[in-house]
Amino acid sequence: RCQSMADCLIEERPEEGVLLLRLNRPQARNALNTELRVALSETLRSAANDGSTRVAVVTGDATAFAAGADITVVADETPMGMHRLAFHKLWQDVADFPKPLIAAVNGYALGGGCELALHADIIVAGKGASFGLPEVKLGIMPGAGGTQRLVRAVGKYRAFRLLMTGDIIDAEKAADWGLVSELAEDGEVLATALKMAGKIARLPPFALEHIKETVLLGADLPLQSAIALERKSYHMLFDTADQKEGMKAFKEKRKPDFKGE
Ligand code: CO8
Repeated sequence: RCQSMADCLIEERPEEGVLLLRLNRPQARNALNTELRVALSETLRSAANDGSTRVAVVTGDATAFAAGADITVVADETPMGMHRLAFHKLWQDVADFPKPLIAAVNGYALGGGCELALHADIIVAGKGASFGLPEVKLGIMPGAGGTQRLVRAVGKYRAFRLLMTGDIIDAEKAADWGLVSELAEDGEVLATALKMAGKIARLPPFALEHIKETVLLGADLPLQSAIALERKSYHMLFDTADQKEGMKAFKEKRKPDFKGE
């Protein structure tokens, strides 16, 4: 158990606009217990409304991003007990985080840990990282969107291969399957993710939020509706000061200064 929520999840501000969240239960391979889930959900919910956060990076440690749900918490649960734990509400806060979310993955990303990575918009993984949804080996199945997000990310046949065997794949294969945005040397993962985060933090937040919303919502809409959603979002951005600044800076051949207005 962690002593407190702040213990389970360490918050850092490596640079302006960037929120770094470190999962911190190294003794349990960062397995997601209730405190850690609550900490993640509350931190992301407040960061969603906090103008000083433009992008969030979630990471674990050198051995594990997260090895899944904490099996000891749920081993003796009943269906109603699982329902009352209401973990789905905590996951919803992660899914609803409207700003760019980057997962910096070293080591194991298994079960709920893999599902956490699947909530991210960008995954940076070390060559020694591994991914899998081994729930079937425990007599259950993924319960945090894994069946749906994995198939959308890698397609039916690759997704079933992982879901039905519980096999764990290495980062090179995950990258080959399109589950990794950027493969890095193990020691370079966080630096690579933070560099990307810093770049994103200097870009206009309204445009980023609309890109995220349009991609994620649009993926589940009929094409015509998704294109209409894209058009409305695109047109709306012409009401922002950052659009004026971006285009003015281009004409004046200088770097834009996006204020999030
Ligand atoms: N839960 C609880 N404890 C864990 C977990 C976990 N998922 N994973 C590791 N630990 C603990 C171990 O029990 C061990 O504790 P102790 O030192 O007290 O014995 C400690 O972490 C270190 O683990 P290992 O000694 O096993 O370390 P290794 O480096 O040898 O192996 C592995 C690491 C391969 C990650 C191995 O620990 C393992 O296989 N872990 C389980 C992986 C797994 O099955 N994950 C899926 C869990 S189920 C799940 O995620 C359901 C998702 C649904 C989410 C929504 C719920 C509502």
